[in-house]
Amino acid sequence: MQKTHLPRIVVLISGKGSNLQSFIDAVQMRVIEGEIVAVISNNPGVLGLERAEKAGIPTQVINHRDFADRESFDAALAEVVESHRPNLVLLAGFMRILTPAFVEQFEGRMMNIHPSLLPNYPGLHTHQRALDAGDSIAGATVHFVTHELDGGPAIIRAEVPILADDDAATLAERVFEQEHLIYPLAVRWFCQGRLALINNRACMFGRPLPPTGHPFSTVARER
Ligand code: NHR
Ligand code: GAR
Repeated sequence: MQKTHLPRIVVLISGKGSNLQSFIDAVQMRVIEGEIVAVISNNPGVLGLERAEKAGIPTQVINHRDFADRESFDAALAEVVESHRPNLVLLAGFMRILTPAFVEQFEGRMMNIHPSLLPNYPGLHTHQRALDAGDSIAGATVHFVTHELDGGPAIIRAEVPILADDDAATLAERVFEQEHLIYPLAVRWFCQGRLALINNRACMFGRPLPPTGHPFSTVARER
């Protein structure tokens, strides 16, 4: 196997790393034809770092608390990320808003998963906000990261029902299951060269995807 020619993937995390685990598993199963070359966390001691170490992936902590401001944290982060020569940078539960300079440096090769049906509920506490609004569906969206927070072109999204007795935790759990299916799929497409950001649109085989991204469903279509 020509390991050195696989797309190089850097994953940025802040916490438990369940999306990271879905990439690790997908690489192992050859669903993602790429190599995770580094996992970087802004928080020390998180479960995601343990998951990476267990998989033999080099880890690094760049603690934002050690920096005077966002610009200097992002500059240090960018230097470390770039040192790994990534073809793709994945935000996986990464909780620090990135400066325009950082975003620009990695534009077209950086994705995020956001736990809402974008453009609804950018930012934090998405599940509670969907519940408070009385929504009947929730979900998650994978998107390219651009200067607009959670506003970059959507790649793929999955919907889940909101049930009468849901709280933020039970809803999050249902959304997680979908996150772990759609994010590796988006990464697979990118590594295959099928998916790209072109003129600020997410494109498959050069053709723009729908504005809300590829609709993902695990429910078999009725005949
Ligand atoms: N950066 C840019 N420029 N664009 C995006 O689309 C980004 C981003 C950085 C992270 C993830 C995003 C999400 O999916 C993401 C997308 C953190 C916050 C936030 O408010 C908001 C959105 C996202 C991630 N963070 C606080 C901050 O001051 C800190 C919160 C905390 O530490 O718990 O950075 O939801
Ligand atoms: C996921 O639900 C992800 O969509 C969300 O945080 C969780 C991270 O879980 N991302 C954000 O809210 C980004 N602000 P993980 O660490 O187990 O992958």
